[in-house]
Parts: sequence; C-alpha cells; structure tokens
Amino acid sequence: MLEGKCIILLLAGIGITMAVTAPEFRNIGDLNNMLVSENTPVGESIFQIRAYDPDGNALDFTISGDTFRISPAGVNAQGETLGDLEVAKILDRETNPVVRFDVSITDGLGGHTITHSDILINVIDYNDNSPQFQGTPYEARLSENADIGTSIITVRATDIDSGQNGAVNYQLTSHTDSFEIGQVDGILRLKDRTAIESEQQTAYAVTVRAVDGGSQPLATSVDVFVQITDEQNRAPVWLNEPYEISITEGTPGSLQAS
Ligand SMILES: [Ca+2]
Ligand SMILES: [Ca+2]
Ligand SMILES: [Ca+2]
Ligand SMILES: [Ca+2]
Repeated sequence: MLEGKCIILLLAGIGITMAVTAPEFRNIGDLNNMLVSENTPVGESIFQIRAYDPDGNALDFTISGDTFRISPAGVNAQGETLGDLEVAKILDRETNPVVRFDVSITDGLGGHTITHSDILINVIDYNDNSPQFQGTPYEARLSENADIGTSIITVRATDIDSGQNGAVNYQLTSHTDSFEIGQVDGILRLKDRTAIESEQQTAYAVTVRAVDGGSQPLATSVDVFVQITDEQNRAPVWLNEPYEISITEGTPGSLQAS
C-alpha cells in the first residue's frame, strides 16, 4: 500500500528527516516479448535491467524460474542499479518456445519489494534438429518388368524445427542411373530399366538423403532396400545340355544320367 509513495517521517524534537521510498524499475517493460535465439550460449547477457531507489538503498534483484538469472552489474552515473539478465540453462524452442518469469527488486532496509510479473521471452528457432525418417526400415519389391516411372515406395522424414529449418527435401545419393526420387513427395521411382533388365543384380540398397532448408542445412540418410522380382520372362535354361541317358542291361528300373 505504501509502495511507490514517499513517506516523510518527521521525528519530533530531533529534526531528522528519513525518507523511505520504494524502488522502481526503469526499463523492465522493454524486456517483455523480447526475442532470444535458442542457440544463445549459457551465461550470455541478453538484457540489462535498470532500477532506481530514491533513498539510495542498495538494490537486490531476484528472478523466478531457472531459465534466466540476474547478475549484479554495479551502479551507473544516474545512480541506477544494474542487473544483467543472463541465460542460465540451454534454451530449447522445440520444448519451451515461450519463457515466463517474474523479476523483483528489494531495497533491503527500506523494506520494499517490487515485482514485475509475467515477463514473456520468445525463444526463436535455430536449426538444431536434423530430419528423421519415419516408418523405417524401407523395403520394397519391384517387378523386373516394371515400367519406367513406376512408384516403388514413399519415404517420409520429419524435422521438428520451424519454417525452412524444418522443411525437408529428398535426394538420391546412390543408384541415380536406375532410380529417382521426388524432391518433395519422397516417392522413389524407376528411372531406367537397363540395370534391372540385365539381371546382374536382384537387390539394391538405394540411399536417400533428407535435407532441411536451414541456412546451414542438416541431413540424414537412409537405405531403401529394393528387391527385383523375377517374372520368368525367359525360357528356363538347362545347364550342361545335352543330357544322355543310358540304361544298363539287367538293372530294371534304374536310370543313370551322364
Ligand atoms: Ca528505498
Ligand atoms: Ca532446440
Ligand atoms: Ca530448433
Ligand atoms: Ca532442421
């Protein structure tokens, strides 16, 4: 009730004037809705709080929560007490995009505590997460008779960062002669039949890379296993032709191939 008001106590007979005035914040309003990157290092000062006590009492700062702390930073030429608001623990936009806290000043013997409540700091995104493939492992079958452009499998990666930091594109980093992938839709398709027609190779590990859109992009790779299925498009070929069968006299029912 007495906060912010000046009470003059006239001590009768002695003539001493003692002023007991509450301290005040000078710039705390500028702190609200401030933007701080989530990669701001622990210990870095993001703002200097100024507070003033007309009585010249020494002021102490306190802060709620454990995300930020206030380090005393002396007194300036205007007699304002300074406190550096510092990052006290690693920020993470993905789990805590807005930090809310209270800051108080006390003037010690003056007996006042002034609190500025519900200060909000917005934690802004930094590209600190790479895309993560969902639904792995990726295994697919492809007929050896499949047409060019046949859709083989769809891969999907998600990235929990925001905006471009969380936008995912796909690229192939192996077997690019035979396969291609949709940069946005993640659909793996047959691009060229030459290799699968040769029947030299019946299984492929096609490496897909998911890369985000950050200015310093992060990427993750995964292998997609593609099995080429035989459609018996060739007549069976017997090995070691021709075959001759000889029948030995006197051994009924017994055949001998040579
Ligand atoms: Ca005071
Ligand atoms: Ca983070
Ligand atoms: Ca982030
Ligand atoms: Ca990212």
